[in-house]
Amino acid sequence: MKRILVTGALGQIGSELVPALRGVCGADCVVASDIRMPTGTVDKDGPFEYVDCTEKRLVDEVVRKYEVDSIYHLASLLSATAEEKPHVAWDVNMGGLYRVLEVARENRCAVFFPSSIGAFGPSTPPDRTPQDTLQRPTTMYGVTKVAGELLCDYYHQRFGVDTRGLRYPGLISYVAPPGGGTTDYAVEIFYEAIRNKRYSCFLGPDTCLDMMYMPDAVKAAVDLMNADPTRLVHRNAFNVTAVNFTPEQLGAEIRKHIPEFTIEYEVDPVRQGIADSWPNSLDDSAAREEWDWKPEYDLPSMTRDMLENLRVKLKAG
Ligand code: NAD
Ligand code: AKB
Repeated sequence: MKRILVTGALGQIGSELVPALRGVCGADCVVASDIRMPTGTVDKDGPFEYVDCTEKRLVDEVVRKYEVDSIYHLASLLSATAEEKPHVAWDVNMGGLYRVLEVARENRCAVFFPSSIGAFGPSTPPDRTPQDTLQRPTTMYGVTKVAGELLCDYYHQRFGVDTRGLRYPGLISYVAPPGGGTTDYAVEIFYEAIRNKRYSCFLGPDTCLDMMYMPDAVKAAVDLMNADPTRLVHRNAFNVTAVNFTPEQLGAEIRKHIPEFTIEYEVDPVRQGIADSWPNSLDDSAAREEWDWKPEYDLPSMTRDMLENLRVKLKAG
């Protein structure tokens, strides 16, 4: 039976990955951890531990206590916050990953590490960005993501640690708010559409980025960790994508459900600069070939589901 530790479990991904893993493996087999204390039910539905991933002793104690064999390492600062606090981002993103990999090496754990479209930079081919290509990011977030991808490769080649990872695009979800990224607009827009029927977007109308709905993101992580290792040519940093749109196109899709919805633009130069340094779209054929990756949600089905679920959530709140 698998025994799993999730770091950064109270964030946007962890809030949905932990229940999904508990559904598959059993609640007691999935330890959620974070440096924040839970306000929801994550600590009632299964084990929860305070773990600062930059403190190796804390990661190690929990891994030993619960006999963990797989770590989903989600703790990180996202792109916009990392640009505000580059030194903290280096400590958390690199220091945390290094310590998690060390604990994994010593305790023979597998590791899931989520990279990002942020691992690419302005000199990367921007359209249908290939799996293996030039990576010269210009953000601290991107620097930590490329270095993280390489460090995971190194721990696999040098020490035999079963590291696996994805390059996620912007993720859209309604359970937990996004944690300080450049693609956060694509979540905020839904909240504002329901609450106020208008949204002021911090990215320009034609900023084209890849995105994915959270059920697909969770499925991708679980499927990759369960994939047949003999088929994996690229273990870490698989390009994955699902939908591709600009703020104007997302606004138009929302307007099909809320005809009065309007979008205006108040561009934030920092986040616009980050977005402009990222690819317009990714080629995810390696993930499709090596572990049968296929997203379920497109723009219309994601928008419908987001609005339905968010309406229920906001009414309940
Ligand atoms: P998030 O910001 O929502 O959550 C991160 C969590 O990490 C938070 O709950 C925070 O309290 C915790 N944390 C921060 N510092 C910590 C520390 N020192 N020790 C332990 N926990 C700490 O992030 P997310 O959106 O859930 O992203 C998870 C991972 O996926 C990150 O590596 C991120 O770069 C990557 N990713 C996310 C997206 C996205 O759109 N959400 C896209 C690409 C990649
Ligand atoms: C961010 O915008 O920082 C994240 C990401 C795409 O990595 N959502």
